[in-house]
Amino acid sequence: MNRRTYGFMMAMALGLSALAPSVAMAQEAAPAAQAPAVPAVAEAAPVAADNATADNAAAATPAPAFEYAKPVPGVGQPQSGEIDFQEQFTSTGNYAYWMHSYILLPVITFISLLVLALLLWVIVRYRRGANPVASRTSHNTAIEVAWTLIPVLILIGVAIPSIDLLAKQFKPAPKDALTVKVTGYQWYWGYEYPDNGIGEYVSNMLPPEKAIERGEPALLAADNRLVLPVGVPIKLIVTGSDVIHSFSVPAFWVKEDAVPGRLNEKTFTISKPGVYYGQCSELCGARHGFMPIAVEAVTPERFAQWVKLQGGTMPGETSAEAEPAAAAAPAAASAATSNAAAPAPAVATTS
Ligand SMILES: [Cu+2]
Repeated sequence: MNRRTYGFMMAMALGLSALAPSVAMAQEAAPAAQAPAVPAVAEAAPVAADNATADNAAAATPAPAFEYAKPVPGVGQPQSGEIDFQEQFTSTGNYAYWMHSYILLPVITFISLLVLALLLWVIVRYRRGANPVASRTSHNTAIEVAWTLIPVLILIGVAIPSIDLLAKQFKPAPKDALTVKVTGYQWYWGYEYPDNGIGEYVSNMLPPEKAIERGEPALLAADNRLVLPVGVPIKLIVTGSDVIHSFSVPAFWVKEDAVPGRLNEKTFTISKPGVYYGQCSELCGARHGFMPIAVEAVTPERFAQWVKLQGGTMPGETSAEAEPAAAAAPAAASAATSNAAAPAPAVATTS
């Protein structure tokens, strides 16, 4: 091997070896930045949870002093051997589930069986042995009208409830809806309550042993749950901070992409208190499968209690720090933005 060939081979080898780690690093770049956060929170989680029932309300972290409910087996979570959808706990979920069970599934089954039967009939009845002289018929008005009209009628029958469902799913949230901002991160969720002046808190997966210990499904339990009131329209604002995630809770018929730089909106009303689990549903990196969603649906009274424990206010209430002159709604708004725009009051008084 002459020197030039050797040099070329070395350059290739170096190039390849340089390329391999750079690909690996591209995958790991983001995690490296976030890596300390995950173990740190995982360590902190048991503490927060253990304190949940204790008299540790003074803790600065927004998690403790609120006892989470125990999940009911088979509700709001997948079951082994299950092939159907989960039981639904929102009106759009019930509607969609009804449409699936009583319109789409019967239509699909009927058409599949009909086509299968027709194929079998043609294969048997019109095989060469049984039918040596093929018919030369090329038009039959009655059949042509029928096979055009029947599919059109079926499609109209599917389209009417389908468009109705779509309209219901995309109906803008009413004025009294509770706004919650959900942010997907690699690899955890952030929840923020701008209406209540509660800044973003982070929700990480519980270690599987810890989840099982607490009677929760492994890989679905989270240290801090997303607490939502039942019977109140919820306006979910969903976004991503690094890559595309997807916020999905099957029992609510909710699946909304969390796209960086975009705010997606989803409105729903939960019908029953309980614990409902979901997962990130967009391949978002190495720990995509380990960023569960745990929703704690509570009565409005308990929700107000939780808000108070987080140091927030309910709409209509004035927070302790807010100026007495400030109206309720602006108070909530200023509380929500006070973190971002701390010098705002100073500017307001000087102008
Ligand atoms: Cu994700």
